[in-house]
Parts: sequence; structure tokens; C-alpha cells
Amino acid sequence: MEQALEMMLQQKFGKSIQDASKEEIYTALLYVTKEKMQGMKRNEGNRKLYYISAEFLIGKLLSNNLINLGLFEETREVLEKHGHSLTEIEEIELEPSLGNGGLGRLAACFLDSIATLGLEGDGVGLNYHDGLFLQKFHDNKQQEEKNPWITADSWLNKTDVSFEVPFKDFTLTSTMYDIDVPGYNSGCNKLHLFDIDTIDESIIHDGIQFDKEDIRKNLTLFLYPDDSDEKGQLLRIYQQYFMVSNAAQLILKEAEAKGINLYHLHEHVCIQINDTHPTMVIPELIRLLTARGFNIDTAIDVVRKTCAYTNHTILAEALEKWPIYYLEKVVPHLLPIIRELDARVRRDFHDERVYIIDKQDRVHMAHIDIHYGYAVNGVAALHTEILKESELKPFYDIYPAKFNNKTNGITFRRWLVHCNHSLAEYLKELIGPGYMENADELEKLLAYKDDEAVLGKLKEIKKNAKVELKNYLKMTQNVDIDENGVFDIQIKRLHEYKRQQMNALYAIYKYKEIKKGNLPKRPITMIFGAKAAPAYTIAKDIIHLLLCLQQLIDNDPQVSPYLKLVMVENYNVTKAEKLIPACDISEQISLASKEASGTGNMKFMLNGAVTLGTEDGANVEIHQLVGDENIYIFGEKSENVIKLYETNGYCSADIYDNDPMVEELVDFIISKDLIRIGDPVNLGRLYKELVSKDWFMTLLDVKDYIKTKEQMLEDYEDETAWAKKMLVNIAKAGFFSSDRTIAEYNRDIWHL
Ligand code: GPU
Repeated sequence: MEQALEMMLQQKFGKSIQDASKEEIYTALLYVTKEKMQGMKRNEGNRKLYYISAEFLIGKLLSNNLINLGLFEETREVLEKHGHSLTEIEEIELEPSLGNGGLGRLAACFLDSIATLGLEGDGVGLNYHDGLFLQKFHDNKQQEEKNPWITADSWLNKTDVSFEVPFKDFTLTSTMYDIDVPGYNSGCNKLHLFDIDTIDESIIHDGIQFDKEDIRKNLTLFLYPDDSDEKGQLLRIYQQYFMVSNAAQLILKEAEAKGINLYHLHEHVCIQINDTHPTMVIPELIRLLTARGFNIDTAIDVVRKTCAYTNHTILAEALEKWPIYYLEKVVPHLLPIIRELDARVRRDFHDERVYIIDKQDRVHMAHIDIHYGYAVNGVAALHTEILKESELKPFYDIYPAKFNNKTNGITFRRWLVHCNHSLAEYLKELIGPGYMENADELEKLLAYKDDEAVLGKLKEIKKNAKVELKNYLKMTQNVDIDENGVFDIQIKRLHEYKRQQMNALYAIYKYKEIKKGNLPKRPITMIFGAKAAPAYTIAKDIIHLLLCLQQLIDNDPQVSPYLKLVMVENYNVTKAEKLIPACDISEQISLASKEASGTGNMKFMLNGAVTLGTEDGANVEIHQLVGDENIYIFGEKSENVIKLYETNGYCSADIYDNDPMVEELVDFIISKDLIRIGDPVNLGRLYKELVSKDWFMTLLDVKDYIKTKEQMLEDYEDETAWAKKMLVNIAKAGFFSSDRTIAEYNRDIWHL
């Protein structure tokens, strides 16, 4: 590495390591790593997977690639020898923000595990120039700015692959960019990101505003541009079709180059449709095959045996239904095919709930996937059961064999080895390096459950991570936190079902308790990180409430020594990597039945945090694995929640009117203290939402939540007992390795 780095620095900048700047060292390392990846063997198999996804939240790549290439330690040492740290050098890299949250990060973890297991599988998506917006706080509100990440020296490799993508009024020519995906101790795959050459970032003004109709200039500017109006929704259809048409053309091109008889395509190709965003790949492939001489029956048959679909939500508003009239405006050539697919469903099944086109002339994308794919999976055991028993029951009745569960996972290379290097090293010392390739070996840790020295070391590692986070927050946001406090962290997209508002009510509760003189035994540091979709009004109001509370507490000398609320600006993968190792209490408090899985919950557990959660998503499986002793569960169960929805049985006003404690907490949102700091419009709207609607039942669970969190804080004071909980959580996290998840996808769905 030392030699390679020296040579690259000479070649690029005519400098030695001694004289080079951090930027130059970063750039040289980038190119050294790229060269190494170019020399790697490609994974190969008899059937190739294409994982199509609108999002790939890959995070910074330097360390991850070095780890997977087996060069991480050596690079650290070389840099240290020359007076640099890898952590500092990494700061130079810009994070590609090609995803919103869990779904996009899952796709990135999957690519890592697919490559690591030696499977041939590439990702296919879009090369958004500004990705997800950059979040800034101003007047205690979220502001959105553009977030460019593509620089002259980047992980992207421009290829000469290019396709023509036909739209109603024009045709676009694509360019394919590749990012290498090296497996850990294994071969390499690729992530293909499609783009057009005419993108024009200069059309962005006033934050993230731009002309939504100028498709040639805007198509790949942003991930999920504001789709609160028709123009925004049409742009999403342009993006989706551009993505899948390129994917389908790439798949056929590669198959033809391998000499595959397209009538046997399904034997050599498998397409995973990551949520409904890539659904149009089904009619598009049928279109391309019929253009190559297939009759429609055969085209449908081959495509059906090629495509599989993953569902990531039961939230009705997130299940895509596009008006036919939109599709007519953008991709009219797909409509005869979609109508034919619908006609076949109507012929075979006399149940309008499973039709593709509904009475209001809307196309249900998930219905296309389920009828015309060969597998449907949910992302955690509870979620899959809900799909089978309620959300998708009519489909499950027709195709029971298609439905299967694949509980999500996370790559331990990034979420342990990279982000918590000292924990990873200590585990290696204690139980051997085997856990790096077989995560179940983490259970060997259980043998040390009563070993004071081991528990002491785990506490020390956690403490060091807290000091590092303290320094990081000081440097980046100029906030001071106390490493002796308990770190209670909720980081995820801002959504009402995730219930950051309930956590805010806890902050209000604690604030009031401290005012009354009921002081906590040690400082409580509540940390939040969350972006709200630009057009999601209530989510932005919740951010406003959190920021106002942060200011109120900071400015109150009676309270601030005991309670701190920090809202981390522009929460992203890089920040998650700093926050997760430092966490004591992992907040996973969604309304039961609403969080399909969650994956942050797994990252926290692996890093020795204890979960405070509802019986929702993968929390259920965490609970089963660690047992009652090592997790804090509260709140209404999912069956009851589902019943409440079915019977319209929930009324937040009843709780508010009849419970003085709840009333007091909610009223504080529009109290003088907060209105003085904040905006009465935002706070008033949020207050009203909670007392008159509260669609995600915050008030139903808030008291149990507060009580459980108080218990947790009390238990935290028994340091040895708490350290044991940490140990058990780490030891039981092996199940959540994405290597396990991918092995299951391959065994049950992909058969690569
Ligand atoms: N998820 Br649908 C997203 O991040 N974005 C989406 O558009 C949809 C789902 C999440 C789920 O909310 C989360 O529970 C899950 O862990 C994750 O997908 C990966 O499956």
C-alpha cells in the first residue's frame, strides 16, 4: 500500500506522502483502490441477479472498500506512519446521498453481502446529481439545499454503455456509470447508475426549486423530487421508466452477449424489484421481448419466471397507484401491455381487489408485481404475516406459495468493523476472527456474560465512543454534551408513524419533572437525527417542535445540567456511523404494525445499545432473540392496533380529555414557553393534529412509553447489569447480518 500510494501521488501530483495535502492523499487512495478493484475477479454464476432500486444509500466508500479488499489495517498504519489518520482523510470524501432511508440503505447492505457471498448480482439505479437534499436548520425549521456529491475524482466509472429510452414526446439517450462493489474476501460486482448527459444543475434555485417540466435538464437531478403536485408526480414516472427501460435493455444486452436463448432468460437472469418503484420493468421487458418476436403469452411467461418483488410497507399512502392518464402522458406505449395484464387478471379472478386497474382508472403497481412475478416477500416476520393476513390477503389466497419472509439485515463490515473499530478488534481478541465471516459466532460472547473484566471492557469501549461523539458534535455543530450522561438516540426519517412526536412528549415530561425538582440521577442526552420530506407539513412541524425544545432546554439553567436535546443537522450514513457506537438507548417506537422492519434497530443492537421499542417490525425478532431481560417493550400490540383501525375505534380526543397528565404534556406544545421561541402556526397545527386526529396513536402509547423509559433509566444505574444487557445484545445480533438475509434470498428466491 505504501508503495502504491507513493507511486500514485507522484503520478497525479508529483508529490511524496510527506508533502501531499489531505485532499491529495484522499485522491491517490481513491485511485489506488479503484485499480485494485479493477484487478479483482468478477463473481460469476449460472443465473445473474439484477437488483433494481430507486435508491442505493451506499455511504462513503473508501474505508468500506479498503476493508473488503483486506487493505484497511495496512492503510491505517501507512497513514499513521506519515502523520495522518484515515478518519481525517475520510472526511474529504463526499457522501453520495442516493437514498432516503432504510430501503436505500438496505439495498447498499445487500450489494455488499451479495458480493461477499460470491454471488453474481449487480445493482441498477439512477445517478442523481444532488441525491436527497442537504438539511439546514434556520429559525428552528428545516431548510432544504442542494447536495451535490459528484466530483471530478469519484468512485463512478463512465462506461460506453448507452441506450435509447422512448417517451411520448421525445427519446432520451442514457449513459451508464459503474461503481465497483468488492466483496469481503471475495469477488467483485457492480452498481450501474444511469444518467443523461444533458442534466443542468444551474436550473436549481432558491434551495431545491427547479423547473419540473424540463425533463432533459432535470431527470436525474434529485432523488424523489417534491411530488406533491402533478408535475412532480409526472417527473417521478419519467425517472422510474428511465431506470427500468435502461435496466431491461442492459439485461437483454448482457444475456445476448452471453449467447443466452431469450426463451430461457429466466434460467439465467433474475430481477429483484425493490418496492414498487421499478415495477414498470415488467411491462417494459414484455414490450422488448415481443419486439424481438415473442408472442405475448410467451413473453409474459418468461417475465413472470424472472421477476420477484419485495414489499417494504403497509402504509396505504406509500403503495404506488398511478392514474392511467399520467402513464398516457409519459409512456403511452406501455398502456396496451398494462391493459392486457389487467384483462388477464379480470378473466381469471373475479375479485376487484386484485385488479391492476381500479374503478378510478388508477394502476396499482404492487398488483402488477404480485400477479406477474414469481415471489413476493416482506422484510420481517411480523410484516410478512400482516401482508398475508390483512394487507395482501386476497393475493395470498390466490398465490400462497409466492409469499415468503426475508427478515432484513445489515452488513457487519460497515456497521461494526468500520464504524466501531475498537469493538470489532476487541471481539476478535475475545472470540476469534471467525465472526467476521460467520456472524453467528458472536454467540461465543455469551460465555463471558458474568466476566467482570469483559463487561468492564465493553463499558470502556462505549464510553470512548461517547467521547468521540461528543468531540464530533462540538466540531460540527458546536454543541456540548456530557459523556457521563445516558445517550438516548432516535435517528431515522421523520414520519408520524415513527413517532418522534412521542419522544418529544417525553422531553416535555422530563423538562417539567426537572422544573419540579425531580432530578434524574445523571444527565440525559436525547439525540435526534431526521430529515422530513420537503412537502410533508406535519413532519416539518415535528422538527420545529424538537428544535424549539432544544433551545428552551439549552436556555434554562435549571434544566440544562440534567437534560439535553440535540437535533443533529443533515442526518446521513456518515453521521449514523458516529452516533450508533455511542448509543445507550435505541429508540424504536413506531406504532405497532407500521414499521415494516427497521434496520437501525439492528445496527444499535450490534453496537451494544439496548432497545426501547414497540412490538413492531424486526423489534419482535430482537425481543425473541435477547429475551425480556435485555429489551424494553411497551405499547399496544399490532393485532389490537389493526383492530382499532378496522373499527375506527381510536379517538385521541377521548384520551386527551380524560387524562390530565396527557393533557398537560400536549398543551405544552402551545404553551407560552414554546410559542415565545417558535412559530405558533407550526406548533398550533401539530397540537391540533395530536388532539383531533393522531392517526398514529401517539396518545394511546405515550404513558406506557414514559413509564418504560423511566424504568430503563433506573436500570441503567446498575452498571454491571446494564453491561450484561449490552453483551447479550451484541452476542445475539448475528442473525441480523445481511449475509444471512442474502443467503436466504438466494436459497428461496434467486437460486443463482
Ligand atoms: N422503507 Br416503502 C423506506 O425506507 N422507504 C420506503 O419508501 C419504504 C419503506 C423502509 C421501511 O420503512 C423500514 O421499516 C424497512 O426496514 C426498510 O424500508 C427496509 O426494508
